Amino acid sequence: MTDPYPLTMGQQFGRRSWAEPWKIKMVEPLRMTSRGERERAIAEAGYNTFLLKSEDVYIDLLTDSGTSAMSDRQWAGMMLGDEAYAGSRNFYNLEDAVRMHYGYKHVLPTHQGRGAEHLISRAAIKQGQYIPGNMYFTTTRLHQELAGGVFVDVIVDEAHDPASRHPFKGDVDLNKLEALVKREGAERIAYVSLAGTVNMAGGQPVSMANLRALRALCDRHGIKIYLDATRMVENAFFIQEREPGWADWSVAAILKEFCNCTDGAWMSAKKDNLVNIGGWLAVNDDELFEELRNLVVVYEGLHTYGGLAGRDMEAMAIGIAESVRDDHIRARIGQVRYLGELLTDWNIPIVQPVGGHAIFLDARRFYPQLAQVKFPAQTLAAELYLDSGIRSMERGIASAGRDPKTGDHYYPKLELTRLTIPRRVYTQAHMDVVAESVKAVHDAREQARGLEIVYEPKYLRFFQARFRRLQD
Ligand code: P61
Repeated sequence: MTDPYPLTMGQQFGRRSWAEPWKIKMVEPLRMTSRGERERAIAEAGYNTFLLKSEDVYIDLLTDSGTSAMSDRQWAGMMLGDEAYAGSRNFYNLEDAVRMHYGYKHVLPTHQGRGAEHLISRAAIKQGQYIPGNMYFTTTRLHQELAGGVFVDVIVDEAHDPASRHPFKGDVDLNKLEALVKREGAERIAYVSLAGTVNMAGGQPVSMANLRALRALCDRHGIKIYLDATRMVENAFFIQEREPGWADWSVAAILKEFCNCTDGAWMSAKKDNLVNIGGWLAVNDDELFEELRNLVVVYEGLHTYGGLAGRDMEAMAIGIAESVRDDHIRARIGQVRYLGELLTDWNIPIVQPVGGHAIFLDARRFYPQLAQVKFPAQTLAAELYLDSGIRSMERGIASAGRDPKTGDHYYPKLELTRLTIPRRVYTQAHMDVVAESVKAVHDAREQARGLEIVYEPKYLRFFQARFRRLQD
């Protein structure tokens, strides 16, 4: 049941205004740049926002990963780091926090999310097996492929349509999954890879009803479900808000109920869990855990630190408890929504409904004159930086990479530029400045000519690729 105390004063009285449940104790000055400096910086970065120096950025909306502001409690916890190689007390605090709030039996720390993805992919995928999932994520799919698996997208069709207002665009299309099982046989399915919320779809949630139906289907075929829990607290908020029957449950209780329907989870703690570095992997099965506990010492570190300092694990344990509070998550998503509403009012094309961690600009509708091979979303990220020093991230054809079989680009339906909001970092006034800059770039949209790719590395090319501006 929802505890009544996490309402802000405005909310308690049903007033129009409400605010974050914290105040600012320390600030980090920002550097302003001139247009000329930005022209130079983005050209030197090969028109790739990942290659910009952070000191050349004004408002950094590249990612919500590892960019949160920690609380005074978390910083105090950092001073209590037990930097023992083995059996650090901070590990046991982390283990308790994961067990209490996510409910899994066995817990391993990892240096970040992809460390956990690597281990679960190695342990649970056999050569040639399929991994159906609710849309790909870059690092997740790559680790599945490197382990010999083949990712299959089984998300509902609405997820690929930025304009669809489906309330749970993260849902699995059970017919697509059933058809895959029928065609290939259950033994050729490694597991279902379920993300809550779905990053590449726009931070869109999965409903509890869909998960329960998925669980029933998987049980009929003896298939496991592993959860990418990176933004699962945000997902739980949407269930509380939108799904009939859940309004009286706390976000913490919904989170635990959801996880309870899955067999394990991997986590990039740099998001929901409010830390600058860290991750974890948790499963219920004893035998699988044995295997993972052995693998973690090969690739991450001993099973009681997994590549992290004791202080990092302490900050994570405290961050987990803070992250599941209703007042925290309501303010976090409220800020994202505030920006989304400004842009919607100005008729800027964005993914609807607004999701959990970011606003996704729809670059196809923003720049209808640009073919997908001219990297419209990358172009938009570069233009936004040029306008005001705001850093965003491409989530389109560059991010999708190439089909390892044919070598051709993947052509994702979604061609998006992500304005990702770090947790507890920027103010409402920053959001106003961002909205005004997006509007200015939108007003000048007809001048955009697009980019061509001039260098790309083999894996996860979008991080280090370089581009050139097209003249016509
Ligand atoms: C992000 F451009 N996300 O959204 P790690 N699962 C999910 C994630 O969102 C995620 C990881 C696993 C990032 C960082 C990032 O293509 C990119 O702790 C749902 O980053 O290893 C990370 O967790 C991996 C940015 C990752 C990217 C991959 O900004």
